[in-house]
Amino acid sequence: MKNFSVLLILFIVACSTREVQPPAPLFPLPSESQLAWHEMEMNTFVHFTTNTFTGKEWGYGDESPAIFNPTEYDADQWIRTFKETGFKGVILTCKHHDGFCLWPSKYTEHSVKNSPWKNGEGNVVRDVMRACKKYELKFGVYLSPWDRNHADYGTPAYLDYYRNQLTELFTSYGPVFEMWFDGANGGDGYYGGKREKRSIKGSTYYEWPTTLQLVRDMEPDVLFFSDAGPGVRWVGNERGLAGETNWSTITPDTLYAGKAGIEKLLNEGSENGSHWVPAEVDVSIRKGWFYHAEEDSLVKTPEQLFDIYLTSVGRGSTLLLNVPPDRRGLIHENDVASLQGFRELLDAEFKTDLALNKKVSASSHRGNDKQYSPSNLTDSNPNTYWSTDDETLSGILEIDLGESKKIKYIVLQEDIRLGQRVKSFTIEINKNSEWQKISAATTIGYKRILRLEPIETDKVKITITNSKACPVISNLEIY
Ligand code: FUL
Repeated sequence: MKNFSVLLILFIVACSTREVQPPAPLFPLPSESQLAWHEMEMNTFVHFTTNTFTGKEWGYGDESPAIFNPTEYDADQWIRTFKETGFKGVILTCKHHDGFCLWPSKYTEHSVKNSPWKNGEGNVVRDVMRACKKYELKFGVYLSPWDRNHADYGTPAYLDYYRNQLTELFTSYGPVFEMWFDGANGGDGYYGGKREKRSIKGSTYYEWPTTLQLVRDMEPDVLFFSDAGPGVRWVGNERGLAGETNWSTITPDTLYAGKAGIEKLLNEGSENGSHWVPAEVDVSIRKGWFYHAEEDSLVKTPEQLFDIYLTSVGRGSTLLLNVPPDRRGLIHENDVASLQGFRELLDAEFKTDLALNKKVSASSHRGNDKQYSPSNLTDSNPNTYWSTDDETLSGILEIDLGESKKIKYIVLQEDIRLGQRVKSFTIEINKNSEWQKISAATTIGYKRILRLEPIETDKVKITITNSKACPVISNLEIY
């Protein structure tokens, strides 16, 4: 009998100290580099080449290097501006479709080395990379596969040229966080003087698997952007709009078929996609990708940039905002002013998190264990989360703001290290002791920001109505 009592006590102690296991990961999951990329949230794109001086968007490839001659060039000003306004990385067009190289490549004469700028000693790639190091921004590379200058374009010899250039870039400049492979190809070009149309088969000509492996061998953590990934996918438009439903998962095979509706698929991803390939939202602060003086009055306003922020970062994607240097080699005053205004707007709109450290109750939490308690949502710690038991695919969260406040935004984040799960949710507020539904949405993913009609309330209710597996939510903010 005595032995039995001891055993019983031991059993009870063991049960009460048994840890409730965390939810099993829901595959596919982001890689470490993809996770870091999500956390960057906002990067800039820099389009700069002979187009800046000719006024074109797509140079033909016959532009003389002599025209590339910025008069007050200062790459430090570009990167400083991006840093001060909150961007975390920069992707530079080292070579656009016209083939002109912004670094003195030893594989072509069509580069800065034959321009009068700095007597042929200039090197934009080096300067941008160094400025990125100085301001602690990550550095990325755009190297256009389509090259309208090169005589060999369209033949296997061009692949050697392209790969040599990648080797040159990845061994001389870096680290490189993202590599942008642009699928655009209009066919015709200068091509070493032939001035003709050359058709290639986009899916096979470039032999991408070999090229990607070459780059990976030099830079194992680099993320490859292309329409279909594999690291990051195109969002399907250049207007700054991620899907209102936005899965970071997609099945890459479905993207190569060239079938209609591909933009929608890229825009929204696939709920049951086989791979983690999140959408990147590339959009220009101006009408074009390159600087044109006649667009000085068309620079997007801080309010327009803020709207784009909400439809990109606010829908679980990363924003890649193009800000092109002008003919002086500076970010134009109007663009700088817009970026600063955008920063001020972000800081003002997201100034005080009304939910921070506020009491949250939940319809249930995993294993009743405080490790998964709803208070994790408002503790500002991204490593803690609220979750439910495995079979519970919905849940109600109530946040007591303590007093009546005007609210404008709800921010939610899933802990995507365990996969993307939530399929739908609603927002209600307390209005005269009754719940009033004010918003409904679908996916959350890395981050979801809902803009509300500003309204006064002291309590907010968030109902996760459906989820692929038990929800795992790490963060909730209210502004
Ligand atoms: C497109 C290109 O053709 C544009 O010139 C620009 O570089 C944009 C980001 O991608 O495919």
